[in-house]
Amino acid sequence: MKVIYSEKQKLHQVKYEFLGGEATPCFEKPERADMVLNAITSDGGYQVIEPKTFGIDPMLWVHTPDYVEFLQNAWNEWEATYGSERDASPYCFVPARHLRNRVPKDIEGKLGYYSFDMTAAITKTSFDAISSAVDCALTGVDVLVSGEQAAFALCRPPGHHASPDLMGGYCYINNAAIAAEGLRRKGHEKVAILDIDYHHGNGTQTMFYDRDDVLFVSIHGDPDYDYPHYLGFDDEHGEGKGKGFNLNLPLPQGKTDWSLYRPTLETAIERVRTFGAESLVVSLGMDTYEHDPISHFKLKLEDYLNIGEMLGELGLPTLFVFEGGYAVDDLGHNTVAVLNGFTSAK
Ligand code: SP5
Ligand code: ZN
Repeated sequence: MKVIYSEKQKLHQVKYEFLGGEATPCFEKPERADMVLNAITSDGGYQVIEPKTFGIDPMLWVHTPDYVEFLQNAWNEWEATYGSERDASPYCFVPARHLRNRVPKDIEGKLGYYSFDMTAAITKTSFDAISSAVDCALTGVDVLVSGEQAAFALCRPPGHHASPDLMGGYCYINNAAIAAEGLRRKGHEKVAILDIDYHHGNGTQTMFYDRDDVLFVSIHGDPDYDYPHYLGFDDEHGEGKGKGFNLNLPLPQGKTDWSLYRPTLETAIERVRTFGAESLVVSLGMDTYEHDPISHFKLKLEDYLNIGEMLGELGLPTLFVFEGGYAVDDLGHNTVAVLNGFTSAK
């Protein structure tokens, strides 16, 4: 299996995130990519390739032009006010209620306008990493279109929380959504996205909510008790033409182990099957792991092998797009287990 990765993705390194009432070192850090790459290299069954360059245009398939322009300029505008020591981070937000939905002129106003939380700060070289992650996802699309059965886009930063004009949850540009749209544009009539990150893929859901050509299915921690809190409930089925093409399968914190996860994954896979997808994009978050520091499921190493095998049994051309996962020491082995399981499936 080809793995698409660029060293440029380590150019994004945020110092702090705000969690539990204090600034804490950001869980989404460059070492995550090192750990996955090391495990992939030592396994031996994978070929790591560099991404091609696709530029800005594909970002505009799923994001608004003003948002992409904001991401490109944010650092320079921030640096002009704050200098280069501190990451560009919002403190004030435009909520859905009671304030005006209007883009302000200064950078602090813009940061809050284009964010939904305080975990997606911007550094001088963030956009290079963000852009390279998109390149990895789209190179993965090309690998599938060339006839290979699977590819793994080792994207960093992750993307599934990024909405058309909002960053948050360590995400800026939605790599998986761009890959799905890329597959559509390469002629795949129906594309399914299966999001198995611990957190609901609110950005991806939003981007395809009114479409019947891209199915979105997500298994995640119940948003009544976990991030992203305000989307991902089981009564969100899609709207307009998209009605019936969005499936959320929230699971309880604390007690979700393989015995509960497996039948839910079967339900998700069955929906992908009945949809009649021509290809599958998997938003591969590894934060469902029992030792993940910010999440609350109880999956183990061997469960990831089973997940990969169940996905492989679907028999669809499959692009894995890397999302979350913060138990850094075990991240590589868990990720490779999914890919190995997929490859060994009959
Ligand atoms: C891509 C991705 O996985 N983004 C996740 C961002 C989650 N950020 C908020 C996490 C809140 C965790 N709640 C505290 C639990 C501490 N035990
Ligand atoms: Zn996550």
